[in-house]
Amino acid sequence: EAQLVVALAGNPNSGKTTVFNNLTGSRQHVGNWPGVTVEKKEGQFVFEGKVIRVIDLPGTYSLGAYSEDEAVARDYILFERPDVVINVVDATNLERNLYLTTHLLEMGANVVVALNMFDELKTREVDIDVPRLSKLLGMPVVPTVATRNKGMKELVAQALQAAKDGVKEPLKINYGKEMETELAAMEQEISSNPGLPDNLSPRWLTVKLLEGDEGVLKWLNKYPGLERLLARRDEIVNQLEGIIGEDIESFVADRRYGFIGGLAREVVTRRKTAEERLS
Ligand code: GDP
Ligand code: K
Ligand code: MG
Repeated sequence: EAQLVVALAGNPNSGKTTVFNNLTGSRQHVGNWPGVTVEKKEGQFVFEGKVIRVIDLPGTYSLGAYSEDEAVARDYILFERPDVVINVVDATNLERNLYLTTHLLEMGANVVVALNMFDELKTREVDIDVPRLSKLLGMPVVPTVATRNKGMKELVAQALQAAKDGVKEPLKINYGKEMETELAAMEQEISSNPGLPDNLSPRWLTVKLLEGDEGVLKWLNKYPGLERLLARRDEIVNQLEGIIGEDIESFVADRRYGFIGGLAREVVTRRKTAEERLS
């Protein structure tokens, strides 16, 4: 039986390493990712008789490949295809942390969220409706307090279940009528290319292509059959930017934050302070 691989992804200081240490104990070693100076931490543990390999990815806020850290995390998820990505999210900074989550989901990764720092919510008088968050994101969300080893068993159980279930439909953020029309046409052209690896989400590739993501442009240039589409890309982008009135990259980021803002409004409630309760 093949070993299961679980990768930990999250913003810096979300508690990734604490989760990693909880899971792997002393069975870990540190090396470097090939070609870069970024530290690579690997470990393993046994759960219900199965050996699970755990990779602690570099902490990142996004997966746009603007930094070595982002490139390492993104390439690992895209090309090494871990069975599950545990996305460690700092619950006290939900909206900022979910930005990375939307990237993971759009890429088509098999994601389970560890909603970490859950203990801090109480002090801050904030509540998060976890079942609702899980439902809206379409994936398991497990509250955790990594520093007290809380929620780890449930997290592992959910990760293994997700590995068994496989990836669900990748998250679709609605980018509005004009861009969606263009996306649909380009996605069709991209997904009909027989040479492309079938584990890449064509929609994600298309969004990246429109955003002008250098890494994705470089990959796509390797595949014969996409020359016509790539040659038309700049023209399509110019036209679209004329209609939406801003550059596509900012537009896409705005829509992502819009989606996250909507989520947060539905799941986060701030309890009234003592003073507010008086009035
Ligand atoms: P990383 O940068 O994502 O690897 O985060 P670390 O695991 O290094 O944790 C960052 C800081 O947050 C450390 O000081 C941890 O002790 C602390 N921390 C991690 N998890 C929790 C948690 O669930 N609750 C609280 N209150 N602190 C945590
Ligand atoms: K740290
Ligand atoms: Mg760390």
